[in-house]
Amino acid sequence: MSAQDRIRSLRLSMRFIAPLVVTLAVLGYALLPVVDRLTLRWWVNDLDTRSQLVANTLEDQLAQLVQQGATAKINTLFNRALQDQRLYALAFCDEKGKLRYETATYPQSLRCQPLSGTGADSPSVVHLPQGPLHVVAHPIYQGSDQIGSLVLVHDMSFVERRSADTRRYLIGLFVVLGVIISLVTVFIAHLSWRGWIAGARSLLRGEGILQRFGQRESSEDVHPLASDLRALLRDLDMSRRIPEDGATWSPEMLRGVLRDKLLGDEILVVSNREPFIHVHRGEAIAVQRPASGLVTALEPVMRACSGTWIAHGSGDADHDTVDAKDRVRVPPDKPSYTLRRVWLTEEEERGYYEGFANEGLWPLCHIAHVRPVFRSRDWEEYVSVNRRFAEAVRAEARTEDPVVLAQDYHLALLPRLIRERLPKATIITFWHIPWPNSESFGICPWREALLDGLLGSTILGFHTRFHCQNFVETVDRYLEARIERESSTISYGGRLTRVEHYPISIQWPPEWVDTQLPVPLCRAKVLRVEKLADDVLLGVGVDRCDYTKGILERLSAIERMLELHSELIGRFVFVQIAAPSRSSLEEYQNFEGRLRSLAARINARFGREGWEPIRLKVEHHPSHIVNEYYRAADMCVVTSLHDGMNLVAKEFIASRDDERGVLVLSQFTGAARELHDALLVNPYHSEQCAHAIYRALTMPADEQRLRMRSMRRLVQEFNVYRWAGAMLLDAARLRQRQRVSERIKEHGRTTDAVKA
Ligand code: GDG
Repeated sequence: MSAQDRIRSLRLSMRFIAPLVVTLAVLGYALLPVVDRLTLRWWVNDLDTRSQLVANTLEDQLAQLVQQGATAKINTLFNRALQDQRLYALAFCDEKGKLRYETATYPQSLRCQPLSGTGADSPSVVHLPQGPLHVVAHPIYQGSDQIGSLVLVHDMSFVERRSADTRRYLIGLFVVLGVIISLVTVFIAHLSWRGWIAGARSLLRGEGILQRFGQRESSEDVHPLASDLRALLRDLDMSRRIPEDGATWSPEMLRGVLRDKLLGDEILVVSNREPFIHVHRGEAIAVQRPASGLVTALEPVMRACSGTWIAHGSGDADHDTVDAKDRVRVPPDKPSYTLRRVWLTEEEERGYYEGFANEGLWPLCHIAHVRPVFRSRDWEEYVSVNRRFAEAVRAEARTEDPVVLAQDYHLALLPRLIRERLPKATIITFWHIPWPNSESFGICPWREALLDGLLGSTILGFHTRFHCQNFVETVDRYLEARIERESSTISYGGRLTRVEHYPISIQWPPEWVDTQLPVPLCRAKVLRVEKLADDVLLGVGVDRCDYTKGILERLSAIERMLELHSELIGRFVFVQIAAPSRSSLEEYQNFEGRLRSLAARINARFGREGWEPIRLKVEHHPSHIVNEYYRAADMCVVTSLHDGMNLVAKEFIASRDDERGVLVLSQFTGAARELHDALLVNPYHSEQCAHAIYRALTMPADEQRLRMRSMRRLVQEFNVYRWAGAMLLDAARLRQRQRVSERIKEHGRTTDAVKA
């Protein structure tokens, strides 16, 4: 046992012993006076009886001698009686209460009123300078007449001695008892602790607990925690997939995984949104990076992995930039992978994208109080476009078993459709938005078909464990499937799908690290563009213009904050970048209208000459400009009503290499589960958000630095390469397992053929 183990064991023992010792001490302290009083009462009773006996013995003779006035004989009688060592003194008082005869030891202060005014504990005990005395007066009769009283005085100092002895024994008993109970408790605690640790260790080694333990008791102790522990282990397993030297995941590392673990297998990514949109700008063609979290995350991964990205060609110059097979090499400045475009008719786009995906599934999964709308004709388009994408995958695949990364809610049917075309493909589907509870999901008229489609995947990923659980519950409710909750797998139609959480992230080092201006220059630039004073307190929000992002709630919180802190009127400005999104949908048009009028109302209420608190910019900004706003701001506010992850939060952190700036973050984002050093808020609670915004604006620099430093470490370590690496490593393991089982089957078939 090492010194550290010994200290740990001592600390564990002390945890049991200390309360026990305190309890026994308190008990002892409370009990001692009670025991003292009890023993005193016993002795007094005993002395009462003894006095009675002595009085009975002397009574007759004393009565006669008193009658005769025989003083000498009475003294002799008294002195003889005093030979009993406990009897201290005797006296006779006549019927008038006058002291007539007494032994030399009789305390004069007692006189003939021995039982009054002496401060006795018991009626027969008096405390005199000689010590405690037991005094009893016994009536003496001559015939039927009382002629006086015999006063018997007993020495009680022995009671005190006995009482002190009893106290000593009692304390000794408590100490011995304490030691014995402590030893037994510590012994049992150590036994249980060891059993518990062994149980947890066996879980860590992945053994079944019942197998590991001979004793049922220990296994039962750990059992209630087994599934929690297993879930935790899966999390740890995810974190273990970090490079051995502790370095941060990087594009090189991801390439290493592809080369060594996936043996260079081809990678196909499929999503609705394309990473680069070509648009006409007069005569020229410009390239736009869409405002999309999916693109932000996947694009750097694709740069690292090469391969092919299949997506809807949505730009008006997209047709003009592809080759005969609808392919274009991207990124335009440094091509490293192929973008294969899929063309959709306006009708298809309306039904599949705007209708089913964005009016149906998006509000269904976000539960942001906008009713989902489901139309049959949208569903038909959704099915047919998913088929189109599956055909494109079939056409692009160079092998029979590619690794396909299917993305998001636009393509829920794609995994099954690919499985039908390429049975050996490894299909990793990632669902970028939340998965609601089974009841909410049940609203969708095509719920079974969607679940069936997704269960064509080999691996199905969500941002959080909570979303995984919701998905598994939904399958449990609506499909006939076998669910292995411990290993998080679903067996459906003879195939397994692993449901796992992979929290998405952004690239690290951040995209603009080499080209961006230093923070003070970014700030100076943004303040110049916005025409703001140097000492302005600047807040920023960056979102697609979407009702799930809580932008209305954010502005209301700012209004409340200005009501509560009027000293900030004229000093604080909030810039809201709201990139137009799904603008053809009525819900989004209404939302934009509401947003504009709320901003205008707040500005009208608090605005002054040359100053307005809200700068609402409903326009698409180039990514490097967004980065400059992040770097210029004193704080960034993310108040999504519900969000799968939210990458804006992570981008803001990544941009702040000066370790300044505060993040106010909605608790309903996936990011809130990782970024504990943000100021977490409930966006529905206006006052709470207002307080958090004020706190962010007044937070001391040291606190900002501590929080930002810790969040930066987290985003650096859990970057997007790690996200992709974790999924690809899981895929590699499953592929390996599949290959081995196929080889075994093959071997079985050959052996059978030889035997036949
Ligand atoms: C979905 C899930 C999940 C915004 N305005 C502009 C612009 N942006 C960029 C941001 C960021 C991205 O858009 C938004 O990402 P989010 O993660 O916040 O949100 P969604 O687009 O809804 O993404 C989400 C994500 O998928 C990934 O899985 O986190 O929960 O809803 O990168 O910087 N970019 C440019 N101009 C803008 O005006 N260039």
